[in-house]
Amino acid sequence: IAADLAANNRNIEVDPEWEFPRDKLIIEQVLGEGEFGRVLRAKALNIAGNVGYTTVAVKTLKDDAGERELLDLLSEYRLLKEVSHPNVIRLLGASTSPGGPVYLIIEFAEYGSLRTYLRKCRQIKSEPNIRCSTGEQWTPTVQYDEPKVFTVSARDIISFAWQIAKGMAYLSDMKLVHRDLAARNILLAAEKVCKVSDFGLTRDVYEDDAYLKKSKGRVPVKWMAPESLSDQIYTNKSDVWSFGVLVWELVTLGASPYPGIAIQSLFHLLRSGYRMERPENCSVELYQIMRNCWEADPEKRLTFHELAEKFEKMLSEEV
Ligand code: ACK
Repeated sequence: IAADLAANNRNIEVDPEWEFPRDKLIIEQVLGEGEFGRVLRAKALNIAGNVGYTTVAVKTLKDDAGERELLDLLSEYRLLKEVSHPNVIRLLGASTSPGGPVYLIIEFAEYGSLRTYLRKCRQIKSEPNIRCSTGEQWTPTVQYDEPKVFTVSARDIISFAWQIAKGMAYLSDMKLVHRDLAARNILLAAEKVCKVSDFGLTRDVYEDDAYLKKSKGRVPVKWMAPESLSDQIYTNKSDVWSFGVLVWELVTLGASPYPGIAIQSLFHLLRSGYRMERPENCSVELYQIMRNCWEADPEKRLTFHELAEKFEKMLSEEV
């Protein structure tokens, strides 16, 4: 059954508006793999109005993926068709016709995930050659085998937070709850443009208000709001909680949250009021934003629109 699912000799409705012929895709390499999914780099001929070959990313399933994973991929496909925002990853097409694997073809982000990018930036400790009102003090630079330079400034961090908040504000206007917001699910494209991605767990809140989720293998506990952990309640406000953890990841250049804390004890710690402390290099202003995202009462948390405004203001105040 699994192989059959992966090969997808089954009845998936083909959407002629988005369907892209598999034989116009040249698969080049594997960019990464999850438990059941795989992301490939490919070249697509004449896709989405682009003449000639365009480098794209292709999301597909591994052979051992099951029905659940196929449904998640198809649900991601359905949602991606509806969204269009500079800070949200763009769908270019899909191959869902019988006789081959399901492919979601999405825009290629040359720097990969934000988490990977931030961690590459930290490999060389920098000279404190940047001055900034947010108080962070690094501009690490790393020269890689490819002629690519990995740098991040304090201003970049605020700009990333701003862009992600804008992408999320758009999604919340669309009544979409992401449910897996984390640095690993933000892609960084040319010109350091952040794109919210990985819609596999995303749900339409019109469809099922404050989505109650059935138990599922992979749960991003350290990004989850207390109400999601205890009652499986997912709203834009629980996305805001995750966004706070994501800002913490930005400031720490991709560190793993709650270091040394077992996921089993996290819920009780959070309920008793425990929160991550202010990271080194993090301004008080930025830490206050994180702490607001981590308010126990979801109603007290800022909205993504308010967060975007705050970051925009921080950027404009910087010299
Ligand atoms: O951090 P990375 O290099 O960037 O490793 C992951 C991997 O695939 C598995 O998700 C990369 N990836 C995912 N989507 C894209 C995309 N649209 N463009 C470029 N890289 C991508 C991601």
